Amino acid sequence: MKGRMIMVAALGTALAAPVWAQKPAADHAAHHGAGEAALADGEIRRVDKDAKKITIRHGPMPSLDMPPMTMVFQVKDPAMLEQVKAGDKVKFQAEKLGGAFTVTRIEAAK
Ligand SMILES: [Cu+2]
Repeated sequence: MKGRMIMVAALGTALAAPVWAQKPAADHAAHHGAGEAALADGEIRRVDKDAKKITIRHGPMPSLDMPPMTMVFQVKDPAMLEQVKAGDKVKFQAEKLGGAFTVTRIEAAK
């Protein structure tokens, strides 16, 4: 019984946040270079594949009006979670999609 309740709760969370499903605009901007300047520095602290979330310690992000901090992001594409691991230094772009801060692009920092 208890296990079943937890499963239902997890499902509810997933359904409430399909943020990557509703936005073509960011991809469009990225293709045209508008996203280039918005790439922020970050270091991966934690990757949660079950929740499709990623914790990043990031530098200043003017586009989101954020000072440096460590925070949890959703990811636009779950495949992003396979590209990085805790401890990786990255460059990434995030946007507020459907009320949730979401990583829309991520790459290894050189
Ligand atoms: Cu932040």
